[in-house]
Amino acid sequence: MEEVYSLFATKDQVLITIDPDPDAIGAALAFKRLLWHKVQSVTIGMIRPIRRLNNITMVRLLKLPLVLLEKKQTKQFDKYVIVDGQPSHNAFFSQFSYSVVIDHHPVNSSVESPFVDIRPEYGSTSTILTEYLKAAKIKPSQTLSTSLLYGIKTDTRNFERHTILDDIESFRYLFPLANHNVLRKIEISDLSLQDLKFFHRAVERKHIIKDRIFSHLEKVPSADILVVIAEFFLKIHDISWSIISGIYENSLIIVIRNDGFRKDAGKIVRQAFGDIGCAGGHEAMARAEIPMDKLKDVIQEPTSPNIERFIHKALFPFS
Ligand SMILES: [Mn+2]
Repeated sequence: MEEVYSLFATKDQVLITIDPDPDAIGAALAFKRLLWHKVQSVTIGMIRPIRRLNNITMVRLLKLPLVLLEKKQTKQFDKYVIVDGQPSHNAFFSQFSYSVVIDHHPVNSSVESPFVDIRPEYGSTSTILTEYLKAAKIKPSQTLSTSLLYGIKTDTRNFERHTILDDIESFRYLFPLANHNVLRKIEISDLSLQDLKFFHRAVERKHIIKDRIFSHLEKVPSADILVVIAEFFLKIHDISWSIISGIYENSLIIVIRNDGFRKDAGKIVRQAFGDIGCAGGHEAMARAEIPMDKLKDVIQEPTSPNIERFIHKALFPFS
């Protein structure tokens, strides 16, 4: 902390640049807190708008002070900081000369800065910044704790991937300080009002064969909505397979979820669609993408009922 503080002067106007995912946002807020009363101002600048609805919800509910940077940055700052990223990660970042770089991504090109702390073994940069706050003897506010906790949770996918003990220790420290009602609302906020009509369509057009539910949604605005609906239908207790399809950018997309017990969704989509499109996945989740002109080779008339029949027969030829 002494080394960090020695790089800043009280007259400094500081810019922290981030690619705004939850980990970067949490880490940037923590760094801003570290500099509180130490410098004249700290701006957290995003290099792109936030797209994920969960993250938009977080910024709105917690009233986070984030600023969208313009491609041609006119305002000059005295010092630049980057968290959860490195200058070489994109052209926007690389235009600045950074005093501080704190990150957990692997180092792929040398980083030149007076203060570099890159720990690729860490699950999140929010973990690293939680340790900085502890070192500075700063107890994070509820808003900051909630942001850091969400940063750790998203980057480690709730500790399902690259997690070390330090991530769990920071999580344990932040847990009683965070607002869990807000956190829950953030975590479930992945739908927009427009998505509801696809739920409506999916429910109307569903059909069930044994423990499998199928629904073909025709044209969809993104493949993500197919994933959300496939996961939603798997909530039905006696459904073991959820197979949701739609047409996106001139391809038929098929999203599959199952209960994960003695099933291999990845294998069956590769067998069913591997020769006409791109297909793959794991035991419990899989996906296939078939260009419409390839589809016309196997279905003469690609109407919705024909597409559904084709999907069912290709996936489950013996029933
Ligand atoms: Mn990260």
